[in-house]
Amino acid sequence: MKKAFLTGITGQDGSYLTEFLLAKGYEVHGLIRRASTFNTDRIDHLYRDFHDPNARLFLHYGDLNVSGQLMDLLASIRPDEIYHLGAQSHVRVSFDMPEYTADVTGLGTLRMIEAIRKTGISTRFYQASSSEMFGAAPPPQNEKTVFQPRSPYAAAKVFSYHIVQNYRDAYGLYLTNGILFNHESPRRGETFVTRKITRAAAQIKLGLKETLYLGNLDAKRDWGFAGDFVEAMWLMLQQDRPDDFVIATGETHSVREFTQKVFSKLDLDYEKHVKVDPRYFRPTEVDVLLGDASKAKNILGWEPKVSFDQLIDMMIDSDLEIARKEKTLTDAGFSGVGGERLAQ
Ligand code: NAP
Ligand code: F7E
Repeated sequence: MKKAFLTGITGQDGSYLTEFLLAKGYEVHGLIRRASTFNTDRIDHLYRDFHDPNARLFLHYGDLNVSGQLMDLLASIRPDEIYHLGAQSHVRVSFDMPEYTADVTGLGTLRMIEAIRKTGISTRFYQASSSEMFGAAPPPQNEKTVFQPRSPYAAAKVFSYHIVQNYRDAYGLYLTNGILFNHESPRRGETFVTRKITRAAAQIKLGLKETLYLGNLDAKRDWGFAGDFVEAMWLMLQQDRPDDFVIATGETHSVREFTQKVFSKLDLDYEKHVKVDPRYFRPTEVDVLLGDASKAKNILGWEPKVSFDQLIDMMIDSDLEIARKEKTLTDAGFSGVGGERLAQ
């Protein structure tokens, strides 16, 4: 049985990848942070009590800020494949917490690959690189496009990308960069724009909320489905040699277009409900992302399966279900729908 170790297992991608690897027969180990509230919602449906002899999913406490423990975990688990997905992944938040972001999202990668080097284990490593690294570079972007990062998050990911390439060349380690464009799902964090929109539109539809505040409606993104993208991560680590691959849909849409589509699918007029709040603007923005994934198509045989419209439908259905439950609770006087906490 192959063993995989995932950082970021409690995140959007971690949950889809865990599902995918368990279905392929892997034993899966995941790094989780200790929190005062449960942070395993996205993987709870996959978890079996570890006393169960058939359990194949195991969680370990740790943090990307602490290198010694990462080393101990790799030395004891000795995974065949490592998927390094853990990061402070919110671009807007990276402007509020630049040092922390550089530490977790940048140095965290160095700590992981140093742990591989120092323990001497034989493993394959996937680095969650990002289309944000392209930043101001004109579209379409592919593996040859020169990075022009526009945020502390993007700068930290550029560091990770280069240190992965350096350790590959310097020490002959199997380390691969997947440069993934935005990918979304019903499990997307609620402060990323797509989920923020589908979540609020569903609440507005059920009368739980009146207004959605957004930032820059003109930014354009190449949005795919997270479930499709995690398959590409796995395919990358099945290649004989490590390499770097762009994963994208090859379509771009503006935030305005996404918003308009979601609201109109719910028979709502977005102009009546959406207000622009400059608090959500970023000090520097990435205007247009549009990926060219032809290398992945040719070498990995990977192509996206879920279309833009199907993705939106999937997210709306799931958020309507959540909003219905919220409405039942609200009508019964148990809870209300909270307001905005921070500008994200
Ligand atoms: P996500 O939902 O924000 O998940 C991030 C994960 O990292 C969570 O499990 C989080 O744990 C964990 N984490 C954060 N800080 C940590 C720390 N100090 N120590 C250990 N774990 C820590 O992100 P995602 O959307 O799944 O993305 C996965 C990876 O791909 C990230 O590296 C992201 O930057 C990158 N990426 C994402 C996209 C995209 O569109 N989704 C595109 C390109 C690249 P908690 O649950 O405890 O917070
Ligand atoms: O923003 C604009 C915002 O936060 C998309 C991460 O997974 O993908 C993600 O980063 C666009 C930006 O994602 C709001 O200004 C408008 O132009 O959903 P987002 P992101 O910044 O593209 C990349 C590939 C990653 O690697 C990251 O980890 O939408 N926008 N109004 C807004 N964005 C947010 N969050 N909130 C707004 O109210």
